[in-house]
Amino acid sequence: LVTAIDHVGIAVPDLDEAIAFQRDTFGLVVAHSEENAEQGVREAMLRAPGDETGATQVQLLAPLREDSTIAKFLDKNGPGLQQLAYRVTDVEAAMEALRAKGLRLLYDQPRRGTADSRINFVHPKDAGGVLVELVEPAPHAH
Ligand code: MC0
Repeated sequence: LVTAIDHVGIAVPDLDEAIAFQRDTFGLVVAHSEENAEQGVREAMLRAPGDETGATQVQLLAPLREDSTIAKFLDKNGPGLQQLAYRVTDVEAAMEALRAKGLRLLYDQPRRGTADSRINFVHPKDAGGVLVELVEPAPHAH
């Protein structure tokens, strides 16, 4: 089902400050950044330098709107780990397999994720208290 740990997502109040912290403290570099209006986020994907492809990335997620899921998470918990994302080759097949095990998926159909990936989420209450994202990368991505 899962081919890799795609990324871990950290909720942050200020994207630029968080990028600078990760760069100056740990040497991580921005591989990609974008706004995703549907998800209500400004986000950046960071990687370790020298690691060109395929490796697990760190995703920084800042809220675009006060009513977004990241704004709600920050209000409730403060900054910190928000999600664990597993890479899959076929997100619909993964959704079906997990539904068959009785897990709740948040969306009926996959939605658009980072860099035109196709994504869905498992409810954290059905995954050991962890918000698990399923990511099918866009065909050109890896
Ligand atoms: C909430 N809970 C979590 C959690 N968020 N547990 C672990 N990790 C999280 N991130 C727990 C709360 O503590 C609470 O437990 C219960 O779930 C209900 O929480 P709530 O505060 O009432 O929040 P809800 O239910 O309104 O929303 C939670 C839900 C939401 C997971 C449904 O955050 C959501 O739809 N997330 C999926 C979309 C998302 O996260 N988008 C931003 C990233 P207690 O025990 O207190 O009842 S965008 C992204 O990731 C894209 C761009 C990408 O990577 O491609």
